[in-house]
Amino acid sequence: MKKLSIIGMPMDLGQMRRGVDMGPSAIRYAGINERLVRLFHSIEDMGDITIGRPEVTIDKESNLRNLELIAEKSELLANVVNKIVESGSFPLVLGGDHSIAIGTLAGVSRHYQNIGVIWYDAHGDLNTAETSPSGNIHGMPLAASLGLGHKLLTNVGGYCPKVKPENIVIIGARALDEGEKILIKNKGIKVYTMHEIDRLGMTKVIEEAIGYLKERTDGVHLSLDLDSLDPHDAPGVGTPVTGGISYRESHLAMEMLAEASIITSAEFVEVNPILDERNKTAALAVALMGSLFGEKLL
Ligand code: HAR
Ligand code: MN
Ligand code: MN
Ligand code: MN
Repeated sequence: MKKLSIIGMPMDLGQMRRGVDMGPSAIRYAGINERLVRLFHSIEDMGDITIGRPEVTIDKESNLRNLELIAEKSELLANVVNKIVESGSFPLVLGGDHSIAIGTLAGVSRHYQNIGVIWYDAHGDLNTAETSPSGNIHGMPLAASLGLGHKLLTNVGGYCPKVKPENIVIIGARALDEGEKILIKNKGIKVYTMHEIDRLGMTKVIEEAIGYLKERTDGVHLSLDLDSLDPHDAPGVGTPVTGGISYRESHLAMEMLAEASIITSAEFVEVNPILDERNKTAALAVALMGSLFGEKLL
């Protein structure tokens, strides 16, 4: 019995551009249910976590924007995701900016000895308050999940860390900050930048990533930031970076992950309909979900 549970996390507190809070609506409008209905025995849409319209705050000590609110809202998401996994359903989280991954991983990771993470993103999201150029928490969720950074972020779910550095594979990176590069080297995190994707091709990259994660993990969370794709294909994101992964390469990646059936939870983040062209980025997200969950062309 293949069950899917969809939960929206309309949180935009991890960055400064308005509109990403409408990501879950845009993705639903793009037809997520119709697209996935044939691929699961049951789909439940649990609606959205309530975020509200809180005042922007900046933590005096750390300079982190909306620190306490993000920690508080992440706790809510972690609880829901935890229950979804407990019920034997596949958790699919719709963002929201990438700071939501802190809550998703807190909910998922407690169910695994060795959770793996595929971080499909133009960015590393490995900053801490010390290395961040912006103070934006959407640039920090992978660090927080490793147990690095502010305690309020690393301790979401009541435990820390969520993931081991050797269980992470970053795919699509092309905008890494200096502090992130140092961290990647020090922790030995596996990264396929755009250089490796160009050089090896997506087929080889995903084959290697699957082999690597299969060997050492007992579940794999896919955290897909739409800005991993080239802005030509995915214009509706807050921090676009040119020279990204193509639409076709991404479909192939999702199809290969489906074939290997290693993905045990997923989130699609950073869809910003205000910056989008006729909901193109949300539609792309839904098409990628189709491939990820086993849609075939023939
Ligand atoms: N690395 C930069 C920062 O920390 C930009 C991060 C942009 N983040 C996302 N998530 N869109 O990948 O501010
Ligand atoms: Mn990201
Ligand atoms: Mn990104
Ligand atoms: Mn972004």
